[in-house]
Amino acid sequence: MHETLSSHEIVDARGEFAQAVLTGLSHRPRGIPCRFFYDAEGSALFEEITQLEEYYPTRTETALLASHGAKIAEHVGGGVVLVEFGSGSARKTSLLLDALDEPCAYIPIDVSEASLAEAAERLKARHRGLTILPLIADFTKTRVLPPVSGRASTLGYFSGSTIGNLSHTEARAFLEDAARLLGPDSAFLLGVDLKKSLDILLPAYNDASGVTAAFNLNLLARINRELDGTFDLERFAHEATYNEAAGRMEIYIVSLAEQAASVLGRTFSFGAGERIHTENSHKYTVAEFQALAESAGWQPVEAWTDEEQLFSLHLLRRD
Ligand code: AVJ
Repeated sequence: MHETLSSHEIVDARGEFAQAVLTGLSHRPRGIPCRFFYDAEGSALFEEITQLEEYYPTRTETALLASHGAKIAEHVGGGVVLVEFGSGSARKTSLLLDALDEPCAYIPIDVSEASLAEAAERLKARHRGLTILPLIADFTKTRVLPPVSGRASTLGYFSGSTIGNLSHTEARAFLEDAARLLGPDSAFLLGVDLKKSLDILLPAYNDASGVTAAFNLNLLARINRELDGTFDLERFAHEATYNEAAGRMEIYIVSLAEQAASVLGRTFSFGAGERIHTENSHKYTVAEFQALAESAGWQPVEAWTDEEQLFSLHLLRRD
């Protein structure tokens, strides 16, 4: 793993954000891909979201891992290489590593070098002797894994219902790519958010303390910081609604007035009530997700849910 990004990688990263913002604000409907939420500020705000009373996914998935880790370990066997997609802070990973029978290596994949370095440090201290091979990469574009000697088989882990950010078509393509990446004798563990009552769903994305709003609006703050943006954060608001037909939460930034803002010297006008789409978060029933997995060449082994049916943990294997 590189200690620091080279100057052209920094320019590339900024260029990629600039490109996405300029294109996303020019097209209708307007939208900016949700992966740009996660600069240092955004990653810290997301960490805060995971601690919110209203945000049930993180604590529920953690509890599922704690309860069913032994069963998961039994299914996948000893000496596996654990590959985590979009590992982020990797806070739930220790539970899985503790449950597994002598995992031979851990390969976290994330675009954030800072998160990878921090997580690797913490896990190295907790799991003495574990080989950690961090990969700075977009997990949807990773096509090869570093070679690990003496590996028995591979276990993929994709936590937090991040798969919900993908459309069904994108999710199927991701699952197919992951099958190729993980290899013929692999298993895949995924945390997937369940469809549920709006009484629970809406507050999870509209928390009372406004952390989710700050997380969403940080995208405009990031544009101001990095792309010479002139967005007035006071005149934009967070909106999160459930699209019943599509089975997903949809997150938007709404303009509260008729106004203009510039980005890298280009001016964009917004009508009052005009929206910028920033995220989708798809929800699945257990059966829906299993059907999707099967259509991508994975065999459902077992699916665990909590008592309140808030969240699911799916174990899949290659057939
Ligand atoms: C990290 C994508 C799973 O969809 O619940 C939380 C992101 N957005 N609150 C989710 C998020 C607003 C989260 N994922």
